[in-house]
Amino acid sequence: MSSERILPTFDMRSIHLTKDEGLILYEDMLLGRLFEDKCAEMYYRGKMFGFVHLYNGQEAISTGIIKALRPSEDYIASTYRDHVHALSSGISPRKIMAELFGKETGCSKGRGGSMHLFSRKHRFLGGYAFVAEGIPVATGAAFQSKYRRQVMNDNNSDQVTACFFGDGASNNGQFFECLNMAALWKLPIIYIVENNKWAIGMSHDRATSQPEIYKKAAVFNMVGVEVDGMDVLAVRQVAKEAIARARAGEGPTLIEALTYRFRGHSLADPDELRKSDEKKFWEQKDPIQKLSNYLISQNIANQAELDAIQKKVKEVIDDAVEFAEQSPEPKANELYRYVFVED
Ligand SMILES: Cc1ncc(C[n+]2csc(CCOP(=O)(O)OP(=O)(O)O)c2C)c(N)n1
Ligand SMILES: [Mg+2]
Repeated sequence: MSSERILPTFDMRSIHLTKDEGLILYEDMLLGRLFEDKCAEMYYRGKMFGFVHLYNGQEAISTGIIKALRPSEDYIASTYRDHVHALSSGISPRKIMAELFGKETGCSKGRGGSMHLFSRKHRFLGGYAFVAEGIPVATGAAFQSKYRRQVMNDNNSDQVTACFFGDGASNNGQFFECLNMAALWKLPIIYIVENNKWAIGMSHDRATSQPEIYKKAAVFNMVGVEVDGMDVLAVRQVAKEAIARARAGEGPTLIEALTYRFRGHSLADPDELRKSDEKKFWEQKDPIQKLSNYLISQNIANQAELDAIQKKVKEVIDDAVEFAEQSPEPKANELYRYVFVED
């Protein structure tokens, strides 16, 4: 058995969760999981092209952070593993699936594909193919919120930016430069490292002199926290604290969420490098199972209610596939359209 980093314990007694809140979290995570499973099916059927990176196993992070933000007001920056962040942000499954199919009705008009989901309306600043590329963009978004408020005296400009990236990205120079500036200027941003232990086939522990990423916040005078990324309630709790800190003008937070991806790096990855005992260790920590056990054991919801949500989610995904199938391709003579913004 490979030695696994002990996940920080989270005191469930500190949680106050209404039925509505619990079911929203459950539905969002389940939508993420089943959407990704459908993507795998569609990819192998030849409906999608290029690299497709799935998020299975990491759902508690997307849901726990994004559902604690103000929808379509706060900013979100993702990575190439972006489908589920986009779903949690409220972009319709139809538009995401259509984008993955390369169709004109996709959220990036079919020009982006899996790694380049975007929605201005949802303040979803994008998927990014380059590792760590979203970090400076997100830092810029947080800067403009602060600038509008402090220099232009716009008191409504209290938006928070959530910036997601991986353990591998945290060894990139942009991480260090941006954290320095964000702390210096007390920007309203939360940096979320989804530490899934691997960067393609490179083990995080092999590539990183200090594998406990949250500790790097301290050198910038920034708050750094580690959280069990397989527990949506724990993630939601640290997200709420970080968001409140950012909105109050008290500056950024670095959240390291310990997690695992249940599939290979991309759908082209045979996933032969990770040991089966490591995979089993993490599969037992399935975040969706964990939340459903909690909801039932606390009498917040019953199995029939959860089953009804699953049925609804499956219908939504089937409808998204149908929509993507029926949608038109972009016109060849409009290849260069949308390179620059149109009024
Ligand atoms: C700047 C840059 N270098 C290398 C790559 C190739 N690459 C794609 S994904 C990846 C691993 C990144 O791992 P991590 O940040 O941990 O994210 P995860 O895939 O685990 O979500 C690498 C090296 C890239 N896309 N961009
Ligand atoms: Mg990783």
